[in-house]
Amino acid sequence: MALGGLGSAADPLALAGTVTQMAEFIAPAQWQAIELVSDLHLCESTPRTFEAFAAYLAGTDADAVFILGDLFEVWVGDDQCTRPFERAIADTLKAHTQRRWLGFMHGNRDFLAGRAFAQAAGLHLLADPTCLSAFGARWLLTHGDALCLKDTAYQRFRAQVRSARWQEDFLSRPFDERWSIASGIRSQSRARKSAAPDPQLWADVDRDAGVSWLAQARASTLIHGHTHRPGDEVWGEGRSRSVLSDWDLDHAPCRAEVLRLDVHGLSRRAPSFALAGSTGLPAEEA
Ligand code: LP5
Ligand code: MN
Repeated sequence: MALGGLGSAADPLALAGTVTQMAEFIAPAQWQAIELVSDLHLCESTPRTFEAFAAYLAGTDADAVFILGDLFEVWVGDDQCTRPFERAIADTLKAHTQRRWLGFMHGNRDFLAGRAFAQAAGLHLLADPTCLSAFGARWLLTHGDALCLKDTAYQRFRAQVRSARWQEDFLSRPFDERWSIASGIRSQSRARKSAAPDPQLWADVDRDAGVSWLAQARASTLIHGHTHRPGDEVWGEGRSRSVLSDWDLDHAPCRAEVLRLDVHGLSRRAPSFALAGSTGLPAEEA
């Protein structure tokens, strides 16, 4: 399956970073707190990360948890949900939906998660980007990859694999073939990153495009994941961005962080119950 074989004549980069329709989500008035996470990259080889996430979901008092992409390390179609590990994740999520609202936005690893998976896991699918109106303010939520405009190779790749035509063709292939293609792309992506002298130069959200999205959404704070470089940055004129951390409880340094929104604004918390008992090192190194 050749990338490019399904391409259109138009340059896909011409549309990169543009939003035709800004989705909006208005939080119910009775909600007191919303928490946001991203980049858990769950897979069979990270069982402690899944356990920590399950512990976090069981312990949080937030009314809603928004997962802003890359819940999974890789997702090649909703039939992946028949495997025991993914089934367990879907069942865990579904069980928590009795007590809180769970939202899910696609990331670059799990953009093929569809309605069947969302239904099995009780997740509400969120468009990327979505403007969240809550606690008297507007927050613009995105996974983040769509705004990494300097990464032109990725933006071309993204434009192709997000097209309905490409997805239809890809999803019509047998599971093992899809899995093998995705593994190949993962290897290429890893190799590309490790060969790059400074990914910060090209693998970060474009500030001008971020500001323009914020203006379009009439929001002041952009919240995103994807870069795995958590932090808060002032962008001027009352605008800022907050970046979510990734989660990894299986490899050192262990990390897991939650952004919490409430009437006081935005705060960061380590879900301490999730890290409890952890020395900060994987079991064999502890
Ligand atoms: O994910 P990460 O953090 O390593 O890097 C991302 C970008 N990479 C990706 C690819 C993902 O890692 C793997 C996607 C799995 C999706 C599964 C669904 C099935 C898809 C099958 C696709 C054919 O998103 C990386 C960015 C980085 O973030 C920082 O922003 O730089 O982008 C890339 O590395 C993409 C490459 O630069 C684009 C070139 C791909 C060329 C593929 C050619 C062969 C394809 C033939 C097979 C059909
Ligand atoms: Mn990502």
